[in-house]
Amino acid sequence: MGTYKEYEGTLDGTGMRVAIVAGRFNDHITKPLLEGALTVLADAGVDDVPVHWVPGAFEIPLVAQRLATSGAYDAVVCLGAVVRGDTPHFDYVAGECAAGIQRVALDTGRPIVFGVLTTDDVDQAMARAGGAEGNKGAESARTAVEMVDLLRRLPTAPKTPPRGS
Ligand code: INI
Repeated sequence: MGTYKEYEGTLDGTGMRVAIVAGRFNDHITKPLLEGALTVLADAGVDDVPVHWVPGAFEIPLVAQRLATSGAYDAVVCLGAVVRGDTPHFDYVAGECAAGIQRVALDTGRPIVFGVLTTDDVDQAMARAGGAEGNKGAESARTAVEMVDLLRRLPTAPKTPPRGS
């Protein structure tokens, strides 16, 4: 096998600017997700993390878009909990939230992290909010720091030449 160079982000978040958007719906689940995310970010050296509360997961992409396009943040961590049993429109809320978050990431070139639980019931969600299956908020914060660091190591798009040149 030939040689190749590998690229991987680290978990050193010193100097990174990260914002959080969290859904108030099911806040008995999103609050522990937030706690997990804030703990990881503090341990990674990310200071002054603002938290933006929105009514539910459906509203998350709009606020993530505002934060990402402001240029004030290197990454946005999105936290929410969509529970199938709670809503007949689960697929719309969860699907549009996921699609919107990915769209903001691709449109802005910044990590917009999908820390939104989509589960069949509350027990499954609790297990992933600091229970037996870990904490998706903490995992999402690690993903944000790692991805910001990885993107910094990658080539940037060439600047578009001025018109007429
Ligand atoms: N929002 C959630 O974040 N989780 C849910 O489980 C949920 N349910 O069950 O309906 C939910 N609905 C609200 C939705 O996100 C919007 O806030 C609402 O539709 C207004 O746009």
